[in-house]
Parts: sequence; C-alpha cells; structure tokens
Amino acid sequence: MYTDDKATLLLLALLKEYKIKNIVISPGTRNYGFAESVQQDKFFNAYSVIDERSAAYFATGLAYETGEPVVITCTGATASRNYLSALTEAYYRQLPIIAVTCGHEFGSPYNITPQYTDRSVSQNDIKLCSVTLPTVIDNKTAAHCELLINAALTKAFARGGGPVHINLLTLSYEVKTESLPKVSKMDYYDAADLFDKETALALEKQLAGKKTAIMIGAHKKMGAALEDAINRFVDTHDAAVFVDHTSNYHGKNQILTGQAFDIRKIKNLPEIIIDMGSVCGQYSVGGLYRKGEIWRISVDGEVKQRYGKTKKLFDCREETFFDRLSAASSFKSGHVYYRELSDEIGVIEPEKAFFSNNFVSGVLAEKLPAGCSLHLSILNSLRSMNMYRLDNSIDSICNVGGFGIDGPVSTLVGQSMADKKRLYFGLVGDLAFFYDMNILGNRHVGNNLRICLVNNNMGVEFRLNKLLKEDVNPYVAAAGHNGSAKAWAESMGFLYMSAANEEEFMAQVGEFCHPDSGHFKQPVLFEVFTTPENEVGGLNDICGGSSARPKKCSGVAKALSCFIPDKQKRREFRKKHSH
Ligand SMILES: Cc1ncc(C[n+]2csc(CCOP(=O)(O)OP(=O)(O)O)c2C)c(N)n1
Repeated sequence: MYTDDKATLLLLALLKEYKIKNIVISPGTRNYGFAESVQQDKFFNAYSVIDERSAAYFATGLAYETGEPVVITCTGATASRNYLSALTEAYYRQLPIIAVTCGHEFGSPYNITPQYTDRSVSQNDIKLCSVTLPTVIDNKTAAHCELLINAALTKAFARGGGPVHINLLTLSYEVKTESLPKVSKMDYYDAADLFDKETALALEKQLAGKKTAIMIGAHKKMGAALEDAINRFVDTHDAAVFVDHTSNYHGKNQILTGQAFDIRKIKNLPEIIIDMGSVCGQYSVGGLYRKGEIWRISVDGEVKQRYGKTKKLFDCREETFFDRLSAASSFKSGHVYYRELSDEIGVIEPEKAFFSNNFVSGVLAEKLPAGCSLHLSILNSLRSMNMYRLDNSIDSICNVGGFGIDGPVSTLVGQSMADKKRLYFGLVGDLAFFYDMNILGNRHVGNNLRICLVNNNMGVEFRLNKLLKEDVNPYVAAAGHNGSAKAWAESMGFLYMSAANEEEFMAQVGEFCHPDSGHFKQPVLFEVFTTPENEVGGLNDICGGSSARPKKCSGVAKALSCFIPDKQKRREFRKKHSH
C-alpha cells in the first residue's frame, strides 16, 4: 500500500518511470508518507541513515559510484538544514542528488507551526532547481505537479546534471492506496542523441504518416538556416506550421492560429505537435493542444511547457532538430494535413460591418508596404492583426514576454533606430499609447515612424472578455481618460491624421502606408476613433459570435461606452468617479 497523498504518489510513480531506485531515508514524521511507501515497494533500494548530514554525503558517494541519481529524504524541523554541506559538494561536482524535503501545507512565517522552516530562499550553489509541489486536489493540480517533478528530475541529469530540490507540502497518515497513478515521463534528447542514426530514424518513424504540426511562439528573427531547415522538414512531413505575428516565421505552410482557432475553430487537430519559441499572445492557441503528442524543442535546456503534457524534450538548436528529422525521405507523410487545414480556413476578408480594430487591422494587413516592420500592442491589437495574413517580407513583434501595456511605443521607437531607411509601423490601443506617450518627445524619433492609435477610450479588452461581468467600464476597463492624442502628437512634431469612421479611414490609410520612407518629413500619428460597441461587434462578427460578447451597458457606463470626443461627457464621468 502507498500513502494517500496524491503529490507523493505522483513523485513515487515518476521516480519509477525515470528508473531512480536508490533512496536514502532519515527518520521522522513529515516524510512518513514517502518513506512508508518506499519501504514496501520492492522496486526501490532504500537505505536508512539517521543523521541527515551523513545521509546526504552517503548519497553523493552512492551517486558517484553508480552514476545514477540518488534521492535523499528527511522530515521537517532542522533536518533539511543538515543537507546543505553535501548538496554544496554535489553542486560543484555535478552529482545527481534529489533532495525530497517535507514541509507544511499552511506553513508560513505568519503561522506558529511546529517544524516549519522557511525554504523559499536557499543558496544558489546547492541546487540546480527547487520546486514545491502543490497539494493535488484535481486534474489541473495533478498535471501541474507532474510538470514540476518532470522538470526537477530532468534537471538532475541533463547537461551534466547536479542536485535538485523537491519540497512536499502535504502529509497523509493514511496509507491505503493500492497502486501508483499513471504518469507521463518527459523523454529527454540532446543533440548527440539526434546525431545518433538509430535514434533519429526511430523518431522519424514515429512521425511517419502522422498529422504533424509545428507551433512557434514568439521568436527572435529567424536566420535563413533555420527557416530552410523548417521548410525541408515541412516538405518531408507535410507539416502545418501554426504561427502568430510574433513567430517571425516567413516560410512554408503557415497557419495563423487566430484564423484557425478564433475564426474557424478547426477540429482537424495534429497527432504530433512540435512546440518551439516563447510566449504566444494569441490565447486561442490552447485549442491546438486538445489532443496529440507534444514534442518541445528547448534551445536552453530548460523544461518549458505551453499546454498539455510534453512527451519529449529536445535540448538542442532548432536547426539541429529539423535537419536531423528531415533526413530520411523514405518516411514521407501520407497526410496532406497542411492542405486540408488551409482549405478549411479559406480566405479571410476584413470584417466590414463594424468600424473597429479588427477592420483597421484587416485593411492595414493588405496595405502595409513590403519590407516594413510592425509593432503590435498586446491583446486586442495583436489578436486583431493575427486574424489576417501579412506579407512575408514584414517583420512583426509584440511585447508578449512580460505582457505589459507600458512600453510598446518606446519599443517601436527603439526598433526604428536600427534602420532609418526602413519604415516602422505600430498598431497600439489607447491605454497602451497614453501610458507610453512621453517617448513621442524623444529627440531621436525620425520620419520612418508611423503609429496607428486605435482609440476606443478604454481598455476594450475587458469588454471583449466573455468571462468578465458587464459593468467593467469605470475601473477595470478604465474608460473616460485621456481624450485625443492630437495636441501632444502635434506639439512633439508629428504629422497628425485622424479618422472616426470607415470612409475617413479608407480615404487616408493609403497615404499612411505610403511605401516611401521619405514620403513624410515627420513621424506620423494616425488616430483612429472606434467605439467599444463596434470593437465587440467586429470581433463577434468575424468569430461567428463566440469570441466576444456584445454588452448591454447601463447608467454612466452606457453614457461612456461609446467614445465621442465629447469633453462634457468625460468631465461628468470623471466627476462621478473621482474621490
Ligand atoms: C503595465 C500593465 N498594466 C496593466 C495591464 C493590464 N492590461 C492588459 S490589456 C489592458 C488594456 C489595454 O487597453 P488599450 O491599450 O486601450 O487596448 P484595447 O484593449 O482598448 O484595444 C490592460 C490595462 C498590463 N498588461 N500591463
């Protein structure tokens, strides 16, 4: 029988999957569930060493001789403090010691709890990573727990390896569980594995005949070698490449996640997903991970998981992965997966019924000049543009790393310094713009900068989010501030253009997108006034009514829900809501 604590059960099951047998146990109560379970499972070689300092040194000796990871476990109190010297030794000699400490679910500096010690901070040179396992109460916490254990166990041996720390919080005195849960071990491959012919062939066999997708999150600019390697892989496996405008992928078989999941809600999902790159700001990409085995390429060797459970982790350069796995032409995919998807998605036209960021994006996507650069502010502007294909010569980015509205314009201005002959465009929401507007006065700003500000007079994202309540305008969406950017832009030497409807916008957008970087003598600000209702309607229409919810507004919220540059209304709103 095993302990009833689910986090401990997951840890035991994964230790077995990783074939980690050797466990050095020091006596105590807090690690009772773990020790009691290990004791009755013949798979493990358990050793008893009373003094934790000796136990940890004992483990380093065992790990050194066998070349295998060794687990050490102890109770609360001061027990784990005695691991420090041997873990320091293990760190500098890269010995794979897995320290399993046991804390308190509600232990904190503010509780008077016996045997509590604060493990939130520890020396840099005693562990490669430290994870605290959550109390497992449902599938979500179980999956999170499994990921943390996989990450720690992988760290113990990957890239030379070393000691790692796993902190258990819950203790169950019940030991009635008959079997360990099914778990998913993350298989680790490094570049040397991929250069091994048999391993590469075995991986290619797994891909053969499968619907394969590559998913690229935000990515640095891709060199020709990487794009080439992806293109060859895509040809061999007929893979679809799921991207958004932060992926920087300009090669073959692109599928925009916004078109696939926001607009079309495709059901034709891949059987294998090769995940690469960092954060993806297109939230609907989660739809891709509903089924299929996930392979993750990790250029820095870190365990990172987007959605689902990663089955294989490739610790190598991206080029290496695609080069090595498109070598065997005999394993051509039987599928025409990319073609099926692109047929299903078809052509997406700009949504005309509502004058909104979505419409503006659709038109800009058609009109932006070849070779320019485009910066999108987070969420609504990014999502809107992600519904439309951009010319492959256009680079685009968004600050999805930290997801702030605090720096898109400054980032764009910084980008525009790199090449004064190239045009740098921005598509920015009003909260983001006014947050970051001081950069317009920067003396380095040149005439290669053109900003399209979509001013709906609030953070309309919160009106588009169906999970939020109806009455978000005053505080959550911060409606009614700022007004227009005209005076500021002009006083900072910008050429100012504005549009409040489709006709006005269409009459000027061609000029705004003029391909000649010397066409304007000044930087340009094109302020486009939309309304929250149109923003909701525009998104709703293009997504078939399910990505956003039209709102019924009431009272002041209703009065302010449409932005008409009406100073009186804004003044009234401010009066009512200021303290
Ligand atoms: C620094 C920072 N503060 C707050 C937020 C939360 N936030 C996310 S989107 C958003 C609204 C953005 O509004 P706007 O730029 O006007 O774009 P819209 O949604 O109206 O198109 C806010 C406040 C954030 N991401 N970053």
